[in-house]
Amino acid sequence: MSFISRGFKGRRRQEGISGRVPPGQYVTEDFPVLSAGPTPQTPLSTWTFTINGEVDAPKSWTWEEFRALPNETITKDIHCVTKWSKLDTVWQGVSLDVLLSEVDFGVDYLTAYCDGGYTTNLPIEDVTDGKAWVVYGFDGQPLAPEHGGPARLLVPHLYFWKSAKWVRGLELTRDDTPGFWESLGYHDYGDPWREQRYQGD
Ligand SMILES: Nc1nc2c(c(=O)[nH]1)N[C@H]1C(S)=C(S)[C@@H](COP(=O)(O)O)O[C@H]1N2
Ligand SMILES: [Mo]
Repeated sequence: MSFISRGFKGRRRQEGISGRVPPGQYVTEDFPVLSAGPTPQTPLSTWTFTINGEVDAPKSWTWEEFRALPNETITKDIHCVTKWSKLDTVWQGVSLDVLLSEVDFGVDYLTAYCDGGYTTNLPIEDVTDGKAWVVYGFDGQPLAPEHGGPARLLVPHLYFWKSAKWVRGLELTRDDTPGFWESLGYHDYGDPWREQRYQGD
């Protein structure tokens, strides 16, 4: 009897997450840290967030100004190209819709840039209409430095390498320009549901 109910419970648990885990991914409760270099230490007193590049006039916020922007709490599943997925992660931050509404532009791409030199490229279509945030909170706490604090990009519908840690700005670009991992062979777009891990996938 106990054997049957255990099997039934296991199946129910699988059903609860089916449809949420992209092909080739496994679910983890941990929060692995994946950084290509050391964790930068930028004091909040000198931190700024900037939108520049192909814009009529660049826009910049200090930390204080940024924290005063309208923010939201977002619950999303995240998917790393190294095959872990984490379900129902809870973040707090500012929608890119709010940030991009402060600049006039007529181009289709951006490069997110970070303290430490990391970059990643994204179509603007993929960061607007409630699809991307600059987050500074995780699980009700300030975002930990190793996970990108004080602030990181969150673009949960693409592989997690697109969610640039220690993000400091967005450079708007006419062309899609490969970022750090994209230049090293990762896919330009990175849709986990189509397993776009590497160039050519
Ligand atoms: N600045 C910066 N952002 C980054 C990275 C990095 O090395 N530097 N790694 C990316 C990769 S490959 C992943 S999977 C996630 C990992 O985020 P985590 O360490 O919070 O799990 O951050 C992404 N953002
Ligand atoms: Mo990753």
